[in-house]
Amino acid sequence: MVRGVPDTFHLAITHDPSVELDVDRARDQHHSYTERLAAAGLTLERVPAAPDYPDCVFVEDTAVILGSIAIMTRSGAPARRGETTAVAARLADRFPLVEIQAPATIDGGDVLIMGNIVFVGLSGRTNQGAIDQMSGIVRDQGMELVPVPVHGALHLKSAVLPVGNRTVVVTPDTVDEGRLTDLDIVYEHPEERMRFSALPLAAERVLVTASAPRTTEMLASRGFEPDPIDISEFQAADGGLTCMSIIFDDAP
Ligand code: CIR
Repeated sequence: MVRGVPDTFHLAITHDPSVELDVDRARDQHHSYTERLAAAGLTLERVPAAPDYPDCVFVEDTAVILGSIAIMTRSGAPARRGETTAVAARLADRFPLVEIQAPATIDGGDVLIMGNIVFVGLSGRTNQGAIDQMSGIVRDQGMELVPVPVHGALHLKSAVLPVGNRTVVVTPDTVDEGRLTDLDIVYEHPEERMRFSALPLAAERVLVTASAPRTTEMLASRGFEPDPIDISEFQAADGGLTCMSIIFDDAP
């Protein structure tokens, strides 16, 4: 599931207020992104952009598919909360929906699912109340939740990127690696700090940001098949490769 780039994308939330975002370039980059997903064999479900929500292209933050259900988030960015409505309407055809309740807040970018373990970032967007609610939901799905405090990054998946079934690329000094149970860690190259992002597509194939060639080389030397793509406009808006889609098996 992907969502379009609205005309208002230049008003998206950025940690650096001096950043200027180019809507046309973002649309071109988004087109390339969706083409790569389609080329990987995914069927695209497109939710139209909503001009009232400049950040709506970052659809991952609105919902988490977990086992047999969809969890609708309550964003830690109040201006983004209404983004869930259109996404929930589409997911409701396929999954029972569970809503995170106030005052808890959580963004999908803080949820990293690796096998049976659900790592949830405790970040500026996701609070302890959400971890508490998620714990019960995760347990009901027969899975285990591990909270991971995040420092100096927007979301857990800004700093801990899945590149394979059990391998992650980690930005140094953002999380306590001791929490990343049973995962193989590759560190982001120090000269590319917060520039690497990834989206695993199939087996060893992984979409990676073109802005981190040295980290990409490290992955290639470990047997991964990285496929670089330029998403500079989305990175300027503090987004990465996971943020712009929700990937799931269609329910029968
Ligand atoms: C925000 O600040 O909410 C957006 N500009 C970026 C969201 C990125 N989402 C993600 O990493 N999952």
